[in-house]
Amino acid sequence: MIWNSSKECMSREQMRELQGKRLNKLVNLVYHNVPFYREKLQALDISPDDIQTIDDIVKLPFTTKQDLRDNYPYGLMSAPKSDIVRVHASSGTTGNPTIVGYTRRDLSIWSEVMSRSLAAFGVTRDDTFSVSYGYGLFTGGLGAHYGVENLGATVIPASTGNTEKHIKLIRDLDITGIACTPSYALYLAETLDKMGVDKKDIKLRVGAFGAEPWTNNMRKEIEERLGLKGYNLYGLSEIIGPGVSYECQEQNGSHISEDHFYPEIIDPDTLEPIADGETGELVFTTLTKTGMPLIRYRTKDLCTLSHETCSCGRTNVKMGPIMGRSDDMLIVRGINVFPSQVESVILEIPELEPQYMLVLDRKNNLDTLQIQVEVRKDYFSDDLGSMLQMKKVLGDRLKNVLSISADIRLMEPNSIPRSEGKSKHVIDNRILK
Ligand code: DLL
Repeated sequence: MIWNSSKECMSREQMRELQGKRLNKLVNLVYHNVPFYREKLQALDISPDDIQTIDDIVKLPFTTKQDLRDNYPYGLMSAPKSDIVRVHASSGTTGNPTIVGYTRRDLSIWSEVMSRSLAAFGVTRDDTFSVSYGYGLFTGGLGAHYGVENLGATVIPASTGNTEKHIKLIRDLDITGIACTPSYALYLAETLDKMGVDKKDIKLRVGAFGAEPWTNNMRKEIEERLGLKGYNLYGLSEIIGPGVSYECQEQNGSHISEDHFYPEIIDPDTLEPIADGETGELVFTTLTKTGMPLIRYRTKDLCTLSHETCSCGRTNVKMGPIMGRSDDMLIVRGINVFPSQVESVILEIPELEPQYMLVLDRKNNLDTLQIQVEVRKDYFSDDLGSMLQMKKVLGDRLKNVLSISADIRLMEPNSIPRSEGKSKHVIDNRILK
């Protein structure tokens, strides 16, 4: 079903006209309300009147995650604090987290785009839908939750963890849809097997999977083991959360709600625009948000765009799957992790050498993270008590910064291979088949 055909099926000319109008309004909004943007535009000698059509967007400056951190916590908000009704934060930063503020209007845009996504997956008011993304500062849980409610299906806010109880609910409550990371879906399948529950005993029929990269092979395996059809759901906190783009029944790309989020693909080195079909970095401008709108936000996600017509009837541009990142961000169990976060913690502990390695693997379909760190020569000893104490201090601090637990290995001095040139801090053995 198409949730909002007037926007999802708009002609290209109408869409471009709408985007141009909205862009002009946005630039006016930030020029008058966000000193950061006003200074940037003034430095480029641009006034809001210079931005009339969507093609003018290339005149505008880019925004990066660093800009969000530098303006922590409320510096990029364009609405008075009293109009900000919700705050989320993105994981994966050292020091200040990346804060995103929403006005009531932003929350209704979010519910709208999530409803478009779910409707495209075939979800209806008759479905009972489990939201198994984390609830909290992460946007996955609450974002999907309000989308399901707005669509009119029954939402079960299962969140993550407690998988056996979750499976009991899936069976007893006749849950028909689930939103979770693709790796959690595989873990669920595994737990189902362990509990001896047959997929014929459950009624799951649709999955909204995202928050991390996945492949068509993973899709096949999840579909086969859970007896459902799996759809891609993409998004990022800075832009709104889940619902920025979504697959339709054609499943050959994800439609972007481009009346709200204007996409561009650029070359991450030259920052020049890249043609349809060629891989580059995805950039978004939030055309309608009023809490914390962003202009030309560099997502660091690498993918393609396609304006070819889709037989589902939607005309909104499609993005291909995320092929990688133009930075070193890793996604572990749905949580964004930068090696620099680990480094910053290690540097705070005098007994440790800043020599470390993150080893990623996938066991029983769940990501595992092992962090190997060298102990300084003067501190490395056979005294189990002091080594365990060091491990505990490191483990606690890492858990605090990364929001996930890792298997910590304290290593002998000089045991981690040194690399000539650029040092290597990640071994990723997870193979996305
Ligand atoms: O992951 C929002 C989300 C929640 C999306 C639930 C979909 C479902 P962040 O924590 O800010 O937000 O992480 C955003 O995750 O830049 C991508 O690198 C990655 N990502 C998100 N969805 C997908 C996807 C949420 N479908 C970052 N495929 C993004 C591949 C994805 N990568």
